[in-house]
Amino acid sequence: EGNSKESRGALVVLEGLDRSGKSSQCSRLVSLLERRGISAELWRFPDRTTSVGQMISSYLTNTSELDDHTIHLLFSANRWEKRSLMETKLKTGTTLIVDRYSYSGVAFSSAKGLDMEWCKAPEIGLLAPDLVAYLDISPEKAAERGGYGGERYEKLEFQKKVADCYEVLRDVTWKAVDACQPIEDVEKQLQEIVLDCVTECQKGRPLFSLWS
Ligand code: NYM
Ligand code: MG
Repeated sequence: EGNSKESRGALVVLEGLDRSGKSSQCSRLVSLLERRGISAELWRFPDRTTSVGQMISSYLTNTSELDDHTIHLLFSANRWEKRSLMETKLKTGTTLIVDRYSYSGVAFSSAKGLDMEWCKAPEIGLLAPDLVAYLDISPEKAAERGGYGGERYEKLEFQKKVADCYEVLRDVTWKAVDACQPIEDVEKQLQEIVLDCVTECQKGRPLFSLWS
């Protein structure tokens, strides 16, 4: 129990459909934390900088084809390859604001028809977020926003299925924020829940593993 009360950084994950505003909000959160003198980094999954990440990126840009199970496991491997660095950062007091995590992994793959429990299995043992903030927007509203890019999955029909899968994954620990509000209002709500979470972790909230 001794070191379970050690002060540490918070693992904060932003989830949501494509075009829900996650990336902008993640940057804003990191700036806020830095202004407050809180050590923070912006992370994102997929992390396209690693060699696994490059395979994922070429799949997403339709440069390569991969079996649905194979790409699922690559997304998971991409999180596993960052796990120990993630733990080190948190334990040395850095808060991580993470743009997508395991929930994207499970939601996007199960939206293709893969079994949800099968999708969760390779995620077991990854660090559990202290906070999952879900940027809530309907697929239709998201699609109206400046259009999707040309990547795989960025189509309304598919995003509707992803939304249904997120709905199944959503549990009591998630905090949903209405992502249809003006960007500054979304930002304000996020700031409040993230700062609370950072404070909790500074007091020594234990680190958990997925899925618990
Ligand atoms: N995506 C993301 C997955 O299918 N599985 C995953 O595990 C993760 C992290 O990749 N449409 C999908 C969701 C996105 C796409 O992400 C690229 P981004 O945030 O647009 O770079
Ligand atoms: Mg995208």
